[in-house]
Amino acid sequence: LVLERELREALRDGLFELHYQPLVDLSDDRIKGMEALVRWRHPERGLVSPALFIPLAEETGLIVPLGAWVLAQACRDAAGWPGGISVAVNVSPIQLRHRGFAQGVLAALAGSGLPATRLELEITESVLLDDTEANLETLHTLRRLGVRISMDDFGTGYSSISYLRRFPFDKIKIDRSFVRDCAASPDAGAIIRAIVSLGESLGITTLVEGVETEPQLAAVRAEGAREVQGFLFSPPRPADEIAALLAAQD
Ligand code: G
Ligand code: G
Ligand code: MN
Ligand code: NA
Repeated sequence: LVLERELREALRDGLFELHYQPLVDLSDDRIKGMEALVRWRHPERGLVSPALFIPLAEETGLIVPLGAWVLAQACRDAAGWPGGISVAVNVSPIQLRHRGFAQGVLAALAGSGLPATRLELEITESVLLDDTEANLETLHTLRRLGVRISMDDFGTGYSSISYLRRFPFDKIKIDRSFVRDCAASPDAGAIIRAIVSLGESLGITTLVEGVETEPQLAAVRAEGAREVQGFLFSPPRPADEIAALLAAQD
């Protein structure tokens, strides 16, 4: 396949780059972390979205070396940010399942000097759907070392809530489909409030994704969420712009 070869060559030639989107703490409205989102700088097609190449990278297994690069680069970037700012990295189920994943995370931390406590791994419930025991063990190992684990896109799957019993997540990221209507619809707001309350009783932080407007922010704040992320604050931006943004916050 042409695209597969192109992906492989792009990895070899250093054509992937990381953009970052701020995670904002609602207790003081300050940026407390960044989510790393990979892009492919294609010579003809411009900046290609991961939605277009991550599925192929997963099918071909290229997600393993690509994911390792993402982890290493995100840790290197974050090590240069002002103290306390963490970095969140999306982890594909295939990557997590791969033997040596935990070693790769440790190597990325050691190579960058980033403390484990400043790294968050974002996984979706599909990670717990298959190969449960091995995946759980890997996650437990990393968590014991101080790495934090977030459940991404919470509420979009079939059994998100039951997974909260199977693994001690540090954070729930409530999918952006819930915020879309919450300023206008009491039901959407009530669901966010219920998830926040569930999180509080389990000792899990809650973040609402996809906040785009001030009324949405006000609604999410009223429901008690701890953190937010979305275009209202910033779209994902290149690493150099993010470094400047963080410097300006201090
Ligand atoms: O940034 P954007 O909204 O275009 O991302 C689209 C999708 O790609 C999101 O679901 C996001 O989680 C995923 N994604 C972005 N970067 C990475 C990455 O480094 N690894 C994996 N596995 N998924 C990613
Ligand atoms: O699946 P995951 O949550 O990792 O996906 C992150 C994706 O969500 C990124 O591709 C990012 O561009 C997108 N995103 C971030 N903030 C917003 C937002 O406020 N609105 C919408 N529609 N998408 C967003
Ligand atoms: Mn994510
Ligand atoms: Na998400």
